[in-house]
Amino acid sequence: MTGRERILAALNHQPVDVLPVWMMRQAGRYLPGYQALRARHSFMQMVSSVDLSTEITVEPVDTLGVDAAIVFHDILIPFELLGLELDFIEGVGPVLAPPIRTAADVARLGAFACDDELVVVQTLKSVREKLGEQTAVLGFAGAPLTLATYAVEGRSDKKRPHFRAMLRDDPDTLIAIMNLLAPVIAAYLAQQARHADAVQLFESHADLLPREDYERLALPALRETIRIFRELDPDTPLLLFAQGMRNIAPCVRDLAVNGFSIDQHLPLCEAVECLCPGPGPGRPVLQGNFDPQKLCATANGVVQDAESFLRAGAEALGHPPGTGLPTGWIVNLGHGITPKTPPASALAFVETVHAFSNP
Ligand code: 1CP
Repeated sequence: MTGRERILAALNHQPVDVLPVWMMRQAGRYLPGYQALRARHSFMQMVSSVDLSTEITVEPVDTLGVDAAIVFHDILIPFELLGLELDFIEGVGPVLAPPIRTAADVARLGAFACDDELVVVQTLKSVREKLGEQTAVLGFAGAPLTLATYAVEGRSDKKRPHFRAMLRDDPDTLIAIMNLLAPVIAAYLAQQARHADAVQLFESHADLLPREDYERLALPALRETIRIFRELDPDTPLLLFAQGMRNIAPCVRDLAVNGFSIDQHLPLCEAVECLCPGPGPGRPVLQGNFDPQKLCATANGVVQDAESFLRAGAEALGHPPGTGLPTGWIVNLGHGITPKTPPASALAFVETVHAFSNP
């Protein structure tokens, strides 16, 4: 099977020859080709160029043999289309200006134009041309809460003082921001989905709110995003990643997504219980969740860790040793690959997944 066939088979609970694998943030700072380009270009230059973005997207396919290519872009780029200024500053991270902190700020946001000319869409087309049918191609966007945290804060700050203040003093404005983002994200994803085999929503800050608050404040806009996306594109598989899936699993399990990408803090055996009510095609596809820190080990260390992770995962999905490969599982990391990862260790991970036959 080709990588693309494997990913599509897993998304449809069909048997696979070997388990499909890709890694979140696989097109990034740990790769030598990326580093060489980054030495000559700013991050914004790279995400604004279809040629550079295509080259970066394809690098992990060529050098690591992953089954899917996720388009090189960023969840924060749509803010530019809404009229905010976005920059990535060395040592600071992403900066959005002006931040959105009041109802008047929300009202000022521009109309969003979303068409095939977007760099991300052009890059998806160009990646497909380059990779042909061999490899699955994935698009993505941020979920409303995760995007709202950046919009309110304006810059990376682990304490998130402005977001916390809004949560406490003015939750209606937070809801207004997420409601404004929902149709934007849905249209942006649907535009990508025209040229992608699947798309993924990143809810990277699902652990910021207690579950009840997530359900009350953030879930409605997420649900609305998915509803509009489904209206625009009934067919392209949609995956939901959450950092903090354990926290939100009970309230997202009934969303109209095809699969859940889980972080490493929710073991697959527990994910099956809290996200998948029954066996067989009724359960959603699971994606994940090897601890990205473990990829910082030597290649030999990664092989051992990956083998025990794969055995445990197969068992959790109903395939104890000797019973073959489970369906409906796309192997991935629990979160993005870290810049410290040795490329040889990332390669060892992909090769170990592809060699695994559940003996
Ligand atoms: O070279 C550099 O300094 C830039 C580093 C970088 C890269 C390689 C950033 C800045 N974004 C990206 C690409 C990126 N971002 C991809 C590319 C495709 C791939 O996965 O290979 C993807 C999917 C993202 C998604 C993204 N951006 C998320 C969701 C995933 C996650 O990690 O939880 C988030 C939260 C962002 C915001 C962002 N962009 C960049 C940084 C450093 C951050 C995090 C800022 C922070 O919260 O501190």
